[in-house]
Amino acid sequence: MSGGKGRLIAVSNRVGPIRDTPQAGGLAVALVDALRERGGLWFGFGGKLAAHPREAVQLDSFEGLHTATIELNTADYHSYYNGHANGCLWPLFHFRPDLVHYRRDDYAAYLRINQRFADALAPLLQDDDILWIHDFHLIPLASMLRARGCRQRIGFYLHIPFPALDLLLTLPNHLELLQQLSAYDLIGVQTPVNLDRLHDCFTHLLGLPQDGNCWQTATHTLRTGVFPVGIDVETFEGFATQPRAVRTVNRMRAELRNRTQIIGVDRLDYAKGLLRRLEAYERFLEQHPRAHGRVEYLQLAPVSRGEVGAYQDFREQMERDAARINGRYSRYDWTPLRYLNSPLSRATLAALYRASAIGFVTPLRDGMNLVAKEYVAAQDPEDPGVLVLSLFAGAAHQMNAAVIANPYDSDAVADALETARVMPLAERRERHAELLKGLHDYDARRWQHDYLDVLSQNP
Ligand code: ADQ
Repeated sequence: MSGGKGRLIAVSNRVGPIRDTPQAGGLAVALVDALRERGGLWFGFGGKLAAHPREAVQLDSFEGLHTATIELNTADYHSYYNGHANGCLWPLFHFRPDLVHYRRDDYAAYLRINQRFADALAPLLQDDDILWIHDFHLIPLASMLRARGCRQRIGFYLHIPFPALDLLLTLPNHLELLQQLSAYDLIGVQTPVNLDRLHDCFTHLLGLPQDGNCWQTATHTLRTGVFPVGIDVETFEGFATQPRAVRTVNRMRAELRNRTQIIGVDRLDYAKGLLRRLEAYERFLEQHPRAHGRVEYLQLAPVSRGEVGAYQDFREQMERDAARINGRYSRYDWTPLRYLNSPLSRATLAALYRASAIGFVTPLRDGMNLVAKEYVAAQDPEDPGVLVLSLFAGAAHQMNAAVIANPYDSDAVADALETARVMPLAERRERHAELLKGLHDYDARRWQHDYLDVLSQNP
């Protein structure tokens, strides 16, 4: 513990492996950093499912980091995780009501899993702890802890977008969700637009009195704020410049034979805009025959949430579209698109970013998008690549020096690719320097400090 502050209790759906190399750029790094600095505990699901899970909490420690994990019931977990969290809340919060599957049974399981978290966590807490709960899986947790008599400060951070009021209305239990949110002491979101949408719902659906970012509930003052997630810039730069990465970059450049590599890196998720991105790349190839044989698009997309129906359909469509583009444009000595589903180590990923002259990041909706930031951090400042970034990534609020495009307009995205492909070195350097400065100003450490400072203060 440091500076007389209480322990930090970080809570997330999954507790990451603590013995592996830290995941630069990932959320885990920021949390691990905060936990090491303040002292505390990382609490969540440990990964073991069972028909009759053990009640006991498993405690573990490694290099000053303490974790407490629980086992969960298999059937409940599937309804909570694949059902309500990823089959209902995720598409709704990403503006895709057409993909929402709301089921009462799934919602009941979501509440049971949150109750299980609260039952296991409450006895571990000390009076001066502060709790930081992460993401849409655990929205009801503060209200459940309060019902168990916990009086500690409890903050929530939403990593994904917050939906517009009209969309939220389509959720049958939207009032309950807003009431669950109002039980927190602080709610953090990624961008000002998300904050406006949250405020709209508090004003018009809950009718809470507001004073700036403070809201008066029947029991307490709730605060809200914008805290954009950053990455651990130095660690990522380090990955991209270590000798192994340099060898990978050199090998890749030799294979590319002066071709411009475009890189996309996304979990295989419909929100990341991959189908429209392929459409835009095809449009680019149609409109720029001179680029044939001169560009190669590498799309890395590790399979994610493969048990959710919407993800299976989307994966099949991706495979069809990728095959069509290659069938239509490949030559015996050139393949325009390479599409890989395997996950890569952070070091290899950093090297691939650095070997790519264009970072292609065009989600249809994204809380922040850390890939955009990692791509910039991995570039060689003397000869940097260009970031093509969607207007609808939270990152676009901070990264104005990227080439910003509307992912719903495939002509505009094709134009953005061509702008990036022919951009002169001086302009590339200028844009990159500005982007890199932004990454340093709002890195992962700043994010957790800003958030925890506000959470620790009295309103
Ligand atoms: P995600 O939706 O997972 O996160 P993102 O922010 O892009 O999205 O982070 C993905 C992470 O996975 C990146 O660190 C990336 O490097 C890694 N990754 C992707 N493909 C990989 C591969 N093939 N191999 C190895 N690593 C790979 C959610 C929200 C985002 C928000 C973050 C953090 O949806 O909007 O930015 O949380 O708040």
